[in-house]
Amino acid sequence: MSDVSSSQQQDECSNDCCACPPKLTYDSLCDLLSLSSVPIIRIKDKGSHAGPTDNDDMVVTPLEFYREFVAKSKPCIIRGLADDWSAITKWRDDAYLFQTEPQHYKNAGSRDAQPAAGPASVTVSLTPNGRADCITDVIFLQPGKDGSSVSVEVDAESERLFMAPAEVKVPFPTVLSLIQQARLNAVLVAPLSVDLCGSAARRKFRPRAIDPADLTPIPYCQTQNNCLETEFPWLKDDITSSVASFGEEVFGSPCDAANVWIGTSMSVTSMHQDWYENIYAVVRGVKQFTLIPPWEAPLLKKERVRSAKYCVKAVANGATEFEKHIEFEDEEIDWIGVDVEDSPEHDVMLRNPEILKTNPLQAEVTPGEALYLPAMWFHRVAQTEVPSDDTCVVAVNYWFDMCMDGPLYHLMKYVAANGATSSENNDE
Ligand SMILES: O=C(O)CCC(=O)C(=O)O
Repeated sequence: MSDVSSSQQQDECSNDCCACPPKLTYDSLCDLLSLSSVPIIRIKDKGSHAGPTDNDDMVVTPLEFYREFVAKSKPCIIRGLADDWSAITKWRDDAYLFQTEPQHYKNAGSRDAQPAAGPASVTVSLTPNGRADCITDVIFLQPGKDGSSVSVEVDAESERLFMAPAEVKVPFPTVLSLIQQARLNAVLVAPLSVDLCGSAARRKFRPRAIDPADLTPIPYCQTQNNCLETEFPWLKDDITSSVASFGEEVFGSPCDAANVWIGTSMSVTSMHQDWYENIYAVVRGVKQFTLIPPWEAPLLKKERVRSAKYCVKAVANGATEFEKHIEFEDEEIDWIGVDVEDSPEHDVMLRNPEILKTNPLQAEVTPGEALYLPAMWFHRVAQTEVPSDDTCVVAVNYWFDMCMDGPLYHLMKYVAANGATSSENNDE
């Protein structure tokens, strides 16, 4: 009875009147939760042997960490967990890190193992624009009557595609050469132009003859298949188990995967979410994370696009060039197509104005620090070399299984299943 009368009262009541609580809109919910002020707190593990903490550091046990950050799905930067890794000094030496000197060649899983057969091979992702796994404007050029390409301005047709990188396996020292070549030659091209010359079929087009300098592959070691174990085992000599052990205590089971990231400021990882708890330790350079909480997912509209990948071929002197085609995958994918860092006037931004209502957090993570990135938080990751050391940025991250029976997980699964398409698609 009382339920009925209170709901009747609400129906009759405008929010300007009397003592009724204001109607809860999504915006007012965000205000209530003060999302913009969720802090990124620097903490120090009580068990760590790292140096003195700053005054504003909290010192926590794994249990306190769980209560304060994991249970509340709150990111933070952890100090002191990884700053005793010898990697932080050793991996700043390119000859040592990239095994460019024969005494560093080890395939047997340890730098001390003998004999050395040669440097191990590792997987490198290559893109022409530093944007792997990212929605990209691809311009197709129609073939002219004489078979030549028609210029972009005249008869271009374009499509937004989810572009996956080309992947090659190369001896590890080659990664250093690829970085050096890219640094000399790379010109970031956007949109990327590819033409249909020589083929009427979309799936078999050829690219416009682009100046190869425009297409110097930008390398990024970013294979997320537990590559610390499977491809870079010798690197474990220089890192302790501190981060992995801390995570194991906090999350209750060993990490699912430990991944090595070796990239440059030419590469940016586009906004996405992972269904893992993540502790991301920076070893060299600086990583800039832009973080958006999972409960703001409705503001991050995804586009459904076709998926394709870049292809490369080996050329003289161990160099690599992009092939004259891209390869379509037989699938469509839902992905966030707008970059929070773009200007509000950018046309993709104008089509997705809701993103401007999000409350992104910025986290700058420096060597020896580790970001706790709670499961399902959206993240975009940029990186910068430090001025005195401009080769690359290196990090190791650990993924732990997330809790799959909490309310946030179920809510986010629902949102992912029902709110994943763009407003354009929803209108259809
Ligand atoms: O470092 C990066 O570029 C991306 C990292 C990332 O997406 C992750 O750890 O889940």
